[in-house]
Amino acid sequence: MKLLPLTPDGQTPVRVLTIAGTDSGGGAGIQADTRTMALCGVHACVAVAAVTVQNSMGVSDFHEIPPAIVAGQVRVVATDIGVGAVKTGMLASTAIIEAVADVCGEVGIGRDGQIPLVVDPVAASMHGDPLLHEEALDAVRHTLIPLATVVTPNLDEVRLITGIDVTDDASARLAAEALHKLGPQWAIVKGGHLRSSEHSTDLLFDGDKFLEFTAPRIGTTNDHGGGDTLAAAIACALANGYSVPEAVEFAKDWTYRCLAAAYDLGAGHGPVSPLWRLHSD
Ligand code: PXL
Repeated sequence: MKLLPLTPDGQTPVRVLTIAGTDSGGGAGIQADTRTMALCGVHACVAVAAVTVQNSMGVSDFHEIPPAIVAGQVRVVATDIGVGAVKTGMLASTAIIEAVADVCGEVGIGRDGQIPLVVDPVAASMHGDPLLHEEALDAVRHTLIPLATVVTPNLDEVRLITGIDVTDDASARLAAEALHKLGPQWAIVKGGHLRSSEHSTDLLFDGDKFLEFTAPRIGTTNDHGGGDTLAAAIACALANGYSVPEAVEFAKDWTYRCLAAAYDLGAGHGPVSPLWRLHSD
């Protein structure tokens, strides 16, 4: 695959900021984001929004970081280090979402600013454990998603956000339209085309045209962190100057390779892995 350019040793690489939750099991959340960013050749900056108590079997608890501390991390990174793109993941509460939206506006992150924003509207773990308070869904819809350069929900998140159950091509398009009406520049419906068991197709929509991105479907239960990896890889490509469709094409291919390299870990779901990149030259 065509990889992102690597900065020569000793020169400052592109920076990407993730605003998200940690995963003590190291598979998803901030750990998936920073692994992806490092192996995409990008310097990862981090604003921790929540700490999850988690292993391969699920999330048993989480602790929210005070909203002013989340926003403070974003502010000091953006104003000193400078970032080429930002990604949000688990934000847990309305108060954190509002603080993140405010600081993004302040430092030029998001669709009205200079810095592209990838919003992964994380609501639950793959085990069904909640990562977002139910009362925060309105803030996801009306405060967070309107800021997005691109929003990347999975099918469960699409259902929660839009009320649409995606079962086929037509409902995937309806869902993409409903998401786009909330105000992001682009909306992705991941795996929205259930037309083939051999392929996974993501649908991208900008209010005008639908674009499709397809990869072979990999039958594995070791797919923890797959959504985080896709969104983080999109952010890395955007920070390198790719357009949104180019970034999604890159990220789809990247994530397919990470799924192919996923490994067993603990008794539950293992993580997708970008470590294949270390063997690729
Ligand atoms: O994959 C979504 C996700 C994001 N962030 C955190 C998570 C998970 C899934 O478990 O734990 C912290």
